[in-house]
Amino acid sequence: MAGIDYSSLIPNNVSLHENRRLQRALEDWQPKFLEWWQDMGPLGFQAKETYLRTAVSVDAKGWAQFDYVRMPEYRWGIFLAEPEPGRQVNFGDHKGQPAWQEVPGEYRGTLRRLIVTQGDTEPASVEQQRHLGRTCPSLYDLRNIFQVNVEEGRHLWAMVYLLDAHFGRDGREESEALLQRRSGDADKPRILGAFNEKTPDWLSFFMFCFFTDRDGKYQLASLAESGFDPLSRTCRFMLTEEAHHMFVGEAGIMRIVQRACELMREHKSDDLRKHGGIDLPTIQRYLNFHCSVSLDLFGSEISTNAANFYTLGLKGRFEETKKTDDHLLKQATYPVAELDGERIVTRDEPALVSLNERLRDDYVADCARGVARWNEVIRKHGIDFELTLPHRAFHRAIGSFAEVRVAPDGRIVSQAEWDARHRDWLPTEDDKEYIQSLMQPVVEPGKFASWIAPPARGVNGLAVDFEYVRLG
Ligand code: BYC
Ligand code: FE
Ligand code: FE
Repeated sequence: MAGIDYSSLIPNNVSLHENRRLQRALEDWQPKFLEWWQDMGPLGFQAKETYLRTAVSVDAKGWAQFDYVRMPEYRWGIFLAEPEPGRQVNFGDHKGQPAWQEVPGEYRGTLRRLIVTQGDTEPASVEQQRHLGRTCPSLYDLRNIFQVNVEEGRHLWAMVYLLDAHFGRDGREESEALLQRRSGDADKPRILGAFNEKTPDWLSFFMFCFFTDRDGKYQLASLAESGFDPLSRTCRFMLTEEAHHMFVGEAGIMRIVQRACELMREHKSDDLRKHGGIDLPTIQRYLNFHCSVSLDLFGSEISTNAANFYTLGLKGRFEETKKTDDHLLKQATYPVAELDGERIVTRDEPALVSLNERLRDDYVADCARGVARWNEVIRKHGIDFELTLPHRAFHRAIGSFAEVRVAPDGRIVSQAEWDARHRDWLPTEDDKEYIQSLMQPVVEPGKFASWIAPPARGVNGLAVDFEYVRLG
């Protein structure tokens, strides 16, 4: 079961050949996906051999195999984690029932919307990143972004499989629509806010992988708890791929911080713009931006949608089955940060409607661990500066803080103070211009742009100066 059938047109471990109808639907969608990939996937480089990893089986040991492949020839397919024998619905009103192998009829609409929202983010991120190859800071980084891009493409396949296999004609229409919306498009935008923002440079890209892909981790982990078993198994396998995306983000920022510290020491100056580095305050402003738009992805603090997803058994909490409460939450409360006039206070709210906020809390704690590792690099260089996460109410567009202006330290400020200070808090036009000026491609194996340190080690045990993309 764990083995993947690579002999068929669509690699899969779901015995696709036994379901002709589904196979035809997916084979019909495949050329449309490839057309979308050519139109909206990485610009240039499609004919270049890239050292990529491909799943060969879904078990812990052998799922990754590395080889040179041209991106359009990457074997996108359908990979579900192993079924758990006797798995049950583990929370909500159906707790204790056998997990569903088919969609319960009355939940079709709700479940379809969750799957479509998840699926929509995957191609959106590829669209956002499509210009970045041209300005890569090294071949190593070029290979990493392409790895992320092909895997986000596969995540789209994962959701399209569920739509086509379980939602009939509606599902097939949604599969088409996933290829038609476009990140940032005025008429046909992607569904969630962060996926319509631009990712115009590599500092933004690494921040995106750190903050926005991490939303992916937490959303996928919640969906992996779903009573709808095919969704659970799909998300469990996606999570193994997601880990690499967050690694790319965290390690990328760490290398930029490292380089900043080296330049500060070398030139005994904080002004790195003369020396081709990215200064720590600029990194902080980018961090503030990407953190705040990613916090929005968790939805409103108080959400009846979230309560319904849970009660119906469709979307659980992070690590639901490791928790020891009743998994019903009808009586429980949860502390939620709220606006109270001119102050932000914490109040106990019914736990069910607070599930978005609870997941956001898990996410913030995870982000903080990464930021602490960046600060460790700064500390080791003997530099007195600390990167911090902005307050959760800062620069929000979704939820109760969307209506107020809040400083990164959590103070509610007047519009006048916001207007006077936001340049200290969010990337300025000046910052963006400077970062853009640094985006000069470096493609000689083993060489790196001035603003980023080399990684500690290469991919899959290879040297840092390995030819990760054959440009010749
Ligand atoms: N932007 O009750 P509320 C990833 C809408 S990332 C725009 O607060 P709910 C990846 C909401 O739809 C993971 N609209 O929210 C990362 C609702 O609309 P309707 C993606 C927003 O429903 C990097 C209304 O506001 N996966 O995989 O509890 C690279 C009130 O909603 C936003 C998922 O998100 C927003 N930020 O929660 C590649 C998982 N937030 O119904 C990939 C699936 C809310 O009034 N999605 N709205 O029209 C969900 O679980 C939920 O839909 C959300 C929203 C958590 C997103
Ligand atoms: Fe993804
Ligand atoms: Fe991702």
